[in-house]
Amino acid sequence: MNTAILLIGGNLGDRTGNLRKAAELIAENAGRIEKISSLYQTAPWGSVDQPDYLNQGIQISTDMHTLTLLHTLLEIERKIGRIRQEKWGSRVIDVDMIFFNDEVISLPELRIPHPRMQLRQFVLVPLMEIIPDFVHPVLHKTVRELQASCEDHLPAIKI
Ligand code: PH2
Ligand code: MG
Ligand code: MG
Repeated sequence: MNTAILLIGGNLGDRTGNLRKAAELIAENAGRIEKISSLYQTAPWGSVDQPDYLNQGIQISTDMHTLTLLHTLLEIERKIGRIRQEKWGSRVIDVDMIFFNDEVISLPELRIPHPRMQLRQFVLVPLMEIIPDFVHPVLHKTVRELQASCEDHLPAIKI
């Protein structure tokens, strides 16, 4: 059995409903939800001229390996109505794989750990709630240490 850490988020439409739907589809199609964080309202990172996001961290156990899981997650985004447009632009739903066991994967379509997770409070704050002591397999720091030293100070507020 594998353990995957996911971050879901969105900033368009019924944000709460879309995140709830994503969690339901993850439980139905991707694996068993072992831990789920609170919802966080987060300021947009990267491209500031867009609405605030809701973000949530999820730990699943799954029989799937990385690329099968990735395709399942992309299918979930599609079911909720995601249309892929600009990088870092507004979206109804985004389902990102942040960690997969303690594996390091570098493929054109998938990099694990997520290459920018340590730069983003909107990822680190929800993960602090579910896996504070998990050690990043490349940076060799815990989520707690990464969160404390992160230079991003955009707000991530528990709702
Ligand atoms: N996702 C992005 C870009 N910026 N900002 C916040 N607050 N939350 C996100 O999920 C997010 C973002 C690209 O995936
Ligand atoms: Mg993303
Ligand atoms: Mg994504």
